[in-house]
Order: sequence, then structure tokens, then C-alpha cells
Amino acid sequence: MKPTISLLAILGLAVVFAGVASAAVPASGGASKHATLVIRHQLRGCHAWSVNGGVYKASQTVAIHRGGWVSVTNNDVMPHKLVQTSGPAVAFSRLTAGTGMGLKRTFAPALLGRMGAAAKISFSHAGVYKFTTKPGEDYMKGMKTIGADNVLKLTVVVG
Ligand SMILES: [Cu+2]
Repeated sequence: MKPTISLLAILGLAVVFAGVASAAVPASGGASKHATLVIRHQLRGCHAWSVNGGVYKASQTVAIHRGGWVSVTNNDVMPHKLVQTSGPAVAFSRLTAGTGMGLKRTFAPALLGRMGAAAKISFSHAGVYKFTTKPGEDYMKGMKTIGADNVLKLTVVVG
């Protein structure tokens, strides 16, 4: 009987280890090198953003490999300034200043001040980073929305 009991014990341990291994994989299906976010204007809540073409929501979470990056494109009808609220220091760089409506003056890379403006946030350290945006004035008058304006939030988990 003894060998059978130890075999059962080994099988039990194997199940435990398999459980630990699967728990270590993020629900999103794993980290990637980069993620692409797009901010859009919408009637309810004024704006929302999507990750890699997914559902538009106010709050998003992405998992990124160390050394990876997140890009944010602003297609809203108002500027959005990217603001980091926690985590190690990051570097913002401009992908494009945008070509459509928006600010006539020059602006820093973290300020997405024209329609189509895009910036890249690079992550060289592991950690949990949090961002929000500070919206500016509408580019044109008469934009109607329903409900309070969404506060855009982004959590980036870098491993
Ligand atoms: Cu908006």
C-alpha cells in the first residue's frame, strides 16, 4: 500500500504546482512588448480609451515587458495631458504632434494637444505604473455630452 500512497502524494503536489504556474500568468494572456491606446470622443462621459483596438472604457490595465512601451493617440476633440500618478520615472516621447484641430502653439510630448497627436511612454523598470489624463478645452464650441466627464485611468504592470 505504501507505494500507492506516495504516488498519490506526488500527484497531489503536481496538481498544486500546476495551479501555481497557471496563477502566475496574467488573465490578459500575458505581457507583451507594447500596447497601443487610442482616446476617442463619445457622447456619454465625453471620452474613453481602448487598448489594442479593444473595448472603449475609462479605466484600462495593460501588462508590458520591461523595456517595452505604450503609445497613446488622442482622437478626442480636446487636448489630454498624460500625467503619471505613481510608479518609477518614465520617459515620454512624441510620435506625432497631430495634424488636425487643436493647439496652435508648440507643446511637450506628454500633452496630446491636437487631433491625432500621439506619444510613447517607455518603461525600463519593473513595477506598477499609474496614469491619468488632464483634459483641456474643447477645440470647437457646441460639443454636447451626457453625464459627468470620464476620468481616464491607466495601470501599466511591467514585469
Ligand atoms: Cu473628451
